[in-house]
This record gives sequence, structure tokens and C-alpha cells, in this order.
Amino acid sequence: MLNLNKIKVCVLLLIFSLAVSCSSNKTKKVEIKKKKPNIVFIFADDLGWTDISTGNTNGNNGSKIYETPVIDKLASQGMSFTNAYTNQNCAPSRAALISGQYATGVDNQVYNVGSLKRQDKRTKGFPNVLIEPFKQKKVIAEDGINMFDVLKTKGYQTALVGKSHGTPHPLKGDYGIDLPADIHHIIAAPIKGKRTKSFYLALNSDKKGWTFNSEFVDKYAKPYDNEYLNTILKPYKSRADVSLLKGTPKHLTDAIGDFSVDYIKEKANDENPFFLYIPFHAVHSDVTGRKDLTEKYLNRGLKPRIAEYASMIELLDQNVGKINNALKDPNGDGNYEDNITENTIFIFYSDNGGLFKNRPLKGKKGNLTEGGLRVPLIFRYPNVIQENSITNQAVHCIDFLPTFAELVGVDLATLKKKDGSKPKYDGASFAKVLTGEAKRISRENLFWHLPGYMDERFSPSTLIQTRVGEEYFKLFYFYETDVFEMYNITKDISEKRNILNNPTSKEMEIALQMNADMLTYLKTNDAPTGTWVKNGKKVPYPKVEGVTKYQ
Ligand SMILES: [Ca+2]
Ligand SMILES: [Ca+2]
Repeated sequence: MLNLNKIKVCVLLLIFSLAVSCSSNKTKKVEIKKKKPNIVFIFADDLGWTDISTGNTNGNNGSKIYETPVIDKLASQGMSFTNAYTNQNCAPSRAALISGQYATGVDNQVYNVGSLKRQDKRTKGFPNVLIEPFKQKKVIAEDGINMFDVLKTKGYQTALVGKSHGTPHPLKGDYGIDLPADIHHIIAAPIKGKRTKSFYLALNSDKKGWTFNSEFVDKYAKPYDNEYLNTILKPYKSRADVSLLKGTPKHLTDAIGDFSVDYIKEKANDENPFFLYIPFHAVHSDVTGRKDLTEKYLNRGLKPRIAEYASMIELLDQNVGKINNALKDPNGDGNYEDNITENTIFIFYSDNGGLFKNRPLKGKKGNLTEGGLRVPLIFRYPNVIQENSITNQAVHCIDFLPTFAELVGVDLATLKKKDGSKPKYDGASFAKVLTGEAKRISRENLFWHLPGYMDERFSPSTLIQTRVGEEYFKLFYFYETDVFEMYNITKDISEKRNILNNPTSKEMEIALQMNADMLTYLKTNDAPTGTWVKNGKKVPYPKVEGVTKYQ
């Protein structure tokens, strides 16, 4: 009996010690997780919904021409959004992203690139405009609590590497950006005494030698050489002949990628996490590919313009790869012990629809149709976001600020602006969709409001998008003509059938609700509408129940 008791004691001791070792393992894990996740956020420019080859982000409408193996793999490692939205072009998308507000927000006020009075110089008949547009701002306010400021409250080191739009260029001012590496893709420099301009490609200037005209990336400006081809580009040969590049000018997309890699190398082991926001200029016009990749697509018989665009897209993809590889092996010694991928949220997104084909989507960059607003979006966060998952939850630029806040544990309600007032945000966090805790977010309406003109692409209008059950509807209001249009983009992705031409009673019910919600949005935000040219009076909001005229 004694022996049995002894065995019992031994067993109990064993269980106890196992429990202790397990719990200490747990503590260790918690300690590792204590460091907030780094965030690497790649923001492409003008990359359309169907411009990448994965089908995950676009309902299996991935490109059959363009090749994006890195982005495709990223999609398989994280969550893809089929209904990710932006504004219609660069500056307003970035302003909304960084401020967390619609253009109507007090700290935002950026509705369009340049101004809301962009007339079409190509046609004589336009503009005989009826409405004097609202005078917008070009950049967001410095005193708002923006996306960078929010992350800084948790000790993040913040960097912007690439395009500054919706924020000032040059990037000066108090925007919470520790490293404001604002770089432009139009490079101008004197060569043999003559002012020379280039898109994307470095210039060999009289005074500075090879340059991108940038204090941040000039050290990456020298032409491609054997070392670069054999080391940096080696993993991405992609059946292109890289030897064609030798001695040719460096592409800015490679330089921004190299700069970002060096930033990750420098920050990987820091006590504080980093937020590296990389708004690439690619694939914005002037479309400029990289020689080896352009040749690859030309050899397939593609027209020069398409080959150049394909080349630029694959070049962007390679640089997403470079940055991703820097996370796997920050010190570059070939050993993955220093891999920080698991503690890094990696995001790939684009700022507006494509400038070229977006089929089956209607329209292009600058339009409020799906082709102008719907873009690829992928989130990867290993062990938190399910691999190879797809959601059709609609999200917008304004949602990133609250999503980041929730993911890293910032309570937005506690934040105060310098004047003591509380910042107001328009977005909704989709963190629980990412983690799989929820299928939907509670916010069902999205709005776009444009009190002005841009050439043939938009006139004064407001758009509301709503989810009803599993279907998304859009209701447009056009101020010049007091006309509404309505589409079911779940059943009619190409926006071919205006529901209001012949609405059912159920559809009219939905239209009435959307009309009411649009009006509430406009009134709550005191949204400007401009004034009538004929009499200077304020252009009125749509009528309450205005859609009933289509009954
Ligand atoms: Ca853009
Ligand atoms: Ca390593």
C-alpha cells in the first residue's frame, strides 16, 4: 500500500511539474506576443480590380495576361476582400485612408485630385456647367488624429515611403510620420544644361549624377549592374532575361522596394513595432515598365502598351516579394531565425480602380461606377487571419484607421485633438471579420459625395451603397438633373440595369430607405453641394422620398 501511495505522489508530482512547465511556456508565448504586431501596408496606385492574376480578390476574374505570383501567394496566405472600395482617385482615397473620414469630415475636405472644377479641355461643349462647385481643400488637416497618430499612441514607429497625396508634397507638417519619405515619380534634372524630365527612371544629372531627385532614394539610383541582377533580382527571374537590364537606368519602383527592405532590416529587432506604409507610384501613368519584363510580354505578342503595363504590374509584384522576403530574413543571412512574418500584419490594397480595362466592372478610375471604386485588398496576419479566406464584406479606406485601432488595442474614444475636442471618425472596424469572430460588420451604408466636376468622369452627385441580406445595392443622385439611378451590383455587377426604370415594390422599399439614409448622411455632415450658376443659390439635397417618382 505504501508503494502505491508513493507512486500516487510521484504521479501527482509529475502532473504538477508538467502543469508548471506548460504554464511557463504559456507565459513565454504571451511575452512574445506582447510586442504589438508590425504593420506593412502596401498601397498600389491605379491598380484595377482585375489587374492581378489571383481570383481570390475579384470573384475569379483574375487577369489572364498580367502575372502577379507574389500577390497571388499572399492571397492564399490571408484574407481577400472581393468588395473592397476606395474613392474615385488618388488624393481623396489617401485623405480618407489617413484621416479615417469621408471627404465631408472636418479634418478631411479632399474630394478630388486638384479641385472639383476639372473641366474637360478636349470638348468644346463641356463645361456649360449648371453648378458652381464647392471649393475643396487639397490636403487633410494637420491637427486631426490620423492613422499614424493613432498607432503612435501604442509606441509605433511610423514611416511613409512613396507617394504623398492628400497630404502635402513635399511632406511637411505634423502628420505623425516619423519618416516622411515622400518621393515623386516625375523626375526632373538638368542634363547637359538642358532640363530633362523622366517618369520613374533615374536620370544622370549634371550636378548630382544618377538621381530620382530624392534625398531618400538617391542612393539606389545607379543603373542596374551585375551585382544587383545577381543578388536583388535573382529570386524573381520570372522567365524574363534580366541581363537586358545591365547598365539601364534604375526604376523608381525598385528603389522604393529597396528602401523599404532597408527600413525593415533596421527596425526588425527594435523594442517598438513599426508601421511601414508604402504608397508605391506603380502602376500610375506614364506607364513605364522594366526592360526585361516588358520584353517578356512583347515576346508573347502583346501590343506595346499592354506589354508595358503588364511589365509594370509584375515589377510591382516583385517588389511586394522583396518586402515580404525582408520580413522572413531581416538580416539577410539566409537563415530564418530572425523571421518577423508571424508578428507582422501585411496588407496589399490599391487606391482606386484601373485606368484601363476593369471588365466585368463598369467604368474606370475617376468614375463612381464599380470600375472606378472597387480594388484588390488582401490582409495577412499568420495565426490570426485564416489562410486562403475570402469575404465579400464591403470595406472602404475610412475603415482602416478604426481597424488598426482595434487590432493593436487603441480605444478611439479616449483620443483628443490638440484643442481638446474629440476626433470624429466615419469608418467602422472590420477587425472581427479579419479574425473570423464575425462574418459582417454592423455598418451597412457607404457614401461617396462629389459636389463638382471632373471632365467626362463625374458631375455633382452622391452615391450610397447598402447591403440588404446578401445583396449590395447602389443608389446614385445627380444634382444637375434631379435624377436617381439604382443598381443591384450583386446580381448585376456591370451596372447595366437601372432598377428605377421598372422597380418592384420590394426594390422601391429598398430605394426609399437608401434615399432616406443618403439624406441623413448629407444633413448630418452638412455636406456642401455648390451653388446654381444661374442664381447663386445653394443646390438643394435630394428630396425626401424623391425616388417615389419612379414608382
Ligand atoms: Ca491613384
Ligand atoms: Ca536571417
